[in-house]
Amino acid sequence: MPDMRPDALDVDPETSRIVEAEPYPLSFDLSTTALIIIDMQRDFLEPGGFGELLGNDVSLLRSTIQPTKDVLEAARSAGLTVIHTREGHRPDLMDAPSSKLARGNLDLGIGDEGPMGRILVRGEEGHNIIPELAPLANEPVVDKPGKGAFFETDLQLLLQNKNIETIIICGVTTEVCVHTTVREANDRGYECLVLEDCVGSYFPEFQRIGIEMIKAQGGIFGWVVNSNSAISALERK
Ligand code: C5J
Repeated sequence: MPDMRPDALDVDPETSRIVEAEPYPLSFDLSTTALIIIDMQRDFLEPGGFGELLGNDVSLLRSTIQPTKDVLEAARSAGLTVIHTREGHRPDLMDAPSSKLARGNLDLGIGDEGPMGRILVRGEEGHNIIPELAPLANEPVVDKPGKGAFFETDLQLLLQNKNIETIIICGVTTEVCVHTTVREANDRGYECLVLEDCVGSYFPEFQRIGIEMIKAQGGIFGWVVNSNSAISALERK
């Protein structure tokens, strides 16, 4: 006798998945799930880039590259919508608030000539996504002027047109652009699954607390799991 409960009628056994995430298992469907990879840009992750210039240890971010690569391959094989984002500005900097340009009182800041071209300016080498995670031609790259990927971008339109309900999140940095995007997505009704070894921070304590904050209070912003469990769920191993 088939299961005739209303929820069961919507479930396609071929594409439905459950991942043993925290704070409790998350059900999702491959056809309504997107992988979003946040700001895996050369200037944040590569030795000699803007991040390192600011005194940060980029190895803390680089540990996310291999697990994110593995998840990206699994997502592509599973037919997920894959979207990449980059933080950066127009060459004339007119989309950068003066407060952002002034913040930090830096010798070298946004728009200045840095080790990989003008810092956080579109079209410059440092603004590019690292080669390990290069987008495919059919994967949108959303250029964002702010920390959140929904702010002044067409991300929501892309997600709506693909009927996306669940977002799997990788990227950097955990407490800044990842958190801001997860919070924006949460307020817009998306279920967010953050992959703890695929998001990184220059500050280990921010990484730990940033992850805790997402899954606290019954998943106030979403769910957390590691890349191996996410890949197993995508491949249904
Ligand atoms: C920062 C980001 N940390 N992508 N950007 O400035 O998190």
